[in-house]
Amino acid sequence: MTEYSNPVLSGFHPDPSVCRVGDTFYLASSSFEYFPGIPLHSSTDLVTWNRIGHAIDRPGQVPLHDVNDSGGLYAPTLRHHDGLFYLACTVVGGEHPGSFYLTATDAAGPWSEPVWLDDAQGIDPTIHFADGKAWWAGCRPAASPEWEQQTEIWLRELDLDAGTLVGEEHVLWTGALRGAVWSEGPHLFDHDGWVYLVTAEGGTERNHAVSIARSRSVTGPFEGCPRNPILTHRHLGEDFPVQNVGHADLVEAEDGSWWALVLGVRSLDGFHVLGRETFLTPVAWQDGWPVLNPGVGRLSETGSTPWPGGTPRPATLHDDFTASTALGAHWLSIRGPADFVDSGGDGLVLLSTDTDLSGDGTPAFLGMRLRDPEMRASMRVAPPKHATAGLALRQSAAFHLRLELSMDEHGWRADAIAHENGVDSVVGTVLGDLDPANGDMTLAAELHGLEVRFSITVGADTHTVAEADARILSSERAGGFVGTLVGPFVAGGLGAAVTVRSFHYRPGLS
Ligand code: 6LW
Repeated sequence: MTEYSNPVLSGFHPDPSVCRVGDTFYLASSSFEYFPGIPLHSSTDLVTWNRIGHAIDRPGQVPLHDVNDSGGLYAPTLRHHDGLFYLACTVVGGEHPGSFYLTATDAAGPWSEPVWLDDAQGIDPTIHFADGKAWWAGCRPAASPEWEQQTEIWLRELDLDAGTLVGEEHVLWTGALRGAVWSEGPHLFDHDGWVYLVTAEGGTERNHAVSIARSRSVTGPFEGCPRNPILTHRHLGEDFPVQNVGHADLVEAEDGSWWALVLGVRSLDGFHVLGRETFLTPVAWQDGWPVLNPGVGRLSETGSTPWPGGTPRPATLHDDFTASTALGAHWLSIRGPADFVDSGGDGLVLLSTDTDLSGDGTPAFLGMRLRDPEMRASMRVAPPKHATAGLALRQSAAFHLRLELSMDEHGWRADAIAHENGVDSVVGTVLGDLDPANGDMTLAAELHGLEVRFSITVGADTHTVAEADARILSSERAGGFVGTLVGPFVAGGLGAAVTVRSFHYRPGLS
């Protein structure tokens, strides 16, 4: 037996899609503008998820270079059939938006080049295998004027040999109830002679929900569950600590038990800064319909699964870049790989580009997901020359916090800057006390719920720079679909660089 605490996959991992091969579960989630894209995790207990790779790990594999923040890679579906993994996904925005699928024999990769389906409309595609055929379903704006500004789930056959959609189109679903909005995130699965269509509804905010329909045939007609929505937290009130619950995928374990992975947010005073995370709940079948978390009717804080526990991913991460600059899979960059060189034992030299954190393209930034409501991230750097550099907490180009080192006529200074809606405000400064003769500097950010404390340590002296409001990193303030990343940045145009010696992340505060 393995005990769990929700979320089982913390830090921004929305739109979970899950499948099983033998005793191993595999999970894919959305990654939007970040590179590498579409993280893949595996687990044998549904509780301990270890990242095994990314489906999009080569620059140019899919076009991310010009997508907007919270555009890019949306809501994938992961399935396994006849010895192959299939991953269906969409690039939203940029000059080359569209839907595609990839295949791999091992979920850890390598994943194929994309097969683009030019006539696959909309977002949130799914692949399903039935009647000896492959099927493709997606979500698009509804055609019916009566159902204006709404969505519908459509389906066509997918010819895997030709890599094209063929045959007649079927509209499977337009939402569980009139009054429900935005049926999206479809996933199809089989159970007991039925094919089930699980969808997200209500929009991925406070009214989010999971609904389900079933049919004897993948082409329909689908009937909705009389108990829809089968999971939501929207009736629990805004003070409930887990909000925005919706977008599920269901999976059957080897022992015949059923489980759902679903997104939710951990909310504090109505704000969440970690993004949408992945939660686990048991499923029972009653009258041919799934009951999520029977007897409880909402996600539980804790629970257990019947299998022996896997090895949990480390809660604390330490990168010593003086030993190696091979980047661990926890590091992400924006719209493509960040440019850096190995200084040969001195650390990772992050190279500035022609854009900065508030710009388009790929700024010089490396970030890992914030995954704890209380955490400390710190990094040791050599004083940057001819550059501004520091530690950033990034939600988007328009909303981030940064602790920035620069030099002016008085010497080194450290500024804490809140970048809100595209505007910089200095929220704290340390001037004059930062003597570079003391060598390296350590920049730290501590998240205390909805506050970030920035500090800088030079030699034996630690200076508090600011206590900044973390709410600008929340989707409630910043909008968007992502969580927050923390990591080093450098700006100052081409030629500017910063040498990062080490980076440390740990949950909790001491
Ligand atoms: C995604 C949709 C959703 O396309 O949010 O939660 C959107 N559901 O299915 C972005 O992740």
